[in-house]
Amino acid sequence: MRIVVLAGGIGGARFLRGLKQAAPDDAVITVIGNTGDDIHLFGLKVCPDLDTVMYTLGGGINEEQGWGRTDETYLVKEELAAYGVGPEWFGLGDRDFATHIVRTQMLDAGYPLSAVTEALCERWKPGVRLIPMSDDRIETHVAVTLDGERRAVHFQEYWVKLRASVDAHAVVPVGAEQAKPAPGVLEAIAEADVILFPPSNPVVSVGTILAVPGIREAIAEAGVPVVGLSPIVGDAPVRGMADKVLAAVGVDSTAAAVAEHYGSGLLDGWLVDTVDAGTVERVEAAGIRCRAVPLMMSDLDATTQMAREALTLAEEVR
Ligand code: GDP
Ligand code: FO1
Ligand code: CA
Repeated sequence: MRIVVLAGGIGGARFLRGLKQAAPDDAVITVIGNTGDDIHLFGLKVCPDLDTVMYTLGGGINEEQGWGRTDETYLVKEELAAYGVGPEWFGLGDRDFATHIVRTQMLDAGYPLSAVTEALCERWKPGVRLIPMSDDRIETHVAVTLDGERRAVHFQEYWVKLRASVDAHAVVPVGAEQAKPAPGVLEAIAEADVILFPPSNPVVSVGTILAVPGIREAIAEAGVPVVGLSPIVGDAPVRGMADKVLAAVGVDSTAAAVAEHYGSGLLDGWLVDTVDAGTVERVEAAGIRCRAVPLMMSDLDATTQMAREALTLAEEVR
């Protein structure tokens, strides 16, 4: 069985741990990772969502935080700060720095990000094939009003520095229009038996991946079940500030509104949490098969059960 998953960071990575348990032994899982969160800092290329998937599945993640390395120290950041060099609001740790140094060195030597990611995964052995959505540079920017002035900030500045405390007027994946899917992305989609949208951010994770020309079309044309799991439970994101970026694209923070946002042209099946069982009918009225099951990834067993439900729903809609 060939399974393709479009993943952001924490929500995607945690779901993948369960999927690895739930999938048949001979399953091949290909993860198309979001690179819209990527940022250049201190001359280094940082890919938060790719690293979150790689560290989570490879056993190197800081479990409490959900991003960054376990047993991390921040000496380099402190030394940079002593020179007055920031940004002070972005917590890059020493162990994590090594990943960005290796990545940047390889990129500078001419390797595409997809090849670099494969090389980094040789160390972490995530047990999935992790491919960035594109080798081309794409950066999500968020239009905000700050001190009465409208301007665009990098997604990380909006998310980490501003903590999404101001409204997002628009979310733009800068560079996406001219970008191409990375080698292997369209092939994996075309050969998939099932395509899953984990409970990742529908706008800045899955939405950004779908913004790379060709990917949305390939999924719609694959002719295989496409099943998603809601990151919104009880009308709020389980974690993070997805409501702020959903508002920017005119979508309510409800499990049903997110399903409608993807639409029946893309989604065949949608899982909502049991607390949202009342919205199943609305989702089905939109032409998307819907089930209410527990969707809290509280531990590996619960997450594995979620992945099983997604695969079962995929068989139902096949
Ligand atoms: P990010 O890149 O780190 O923001 O991670 P993703 O885009 O992959 O996922 C973020 C989304 O995961 C958020 O909108 C959360 O609401 C959702 N999420 C996190 N934990 C859970 C959970 O246990 N259950 C569900 N259903 N969603 C979750
Ligand atoms: N998230 C934060 O909230 N604060 C940080 O200081 C921070 C640093 C960081 C460093 C490396 C990395 O791979 C991820 C990091 N994240 C941090 C998470 C990252 O910003 C995520 O992209 C967003 O949280 C949402 O996607
Ligand atoms: Ca992310």
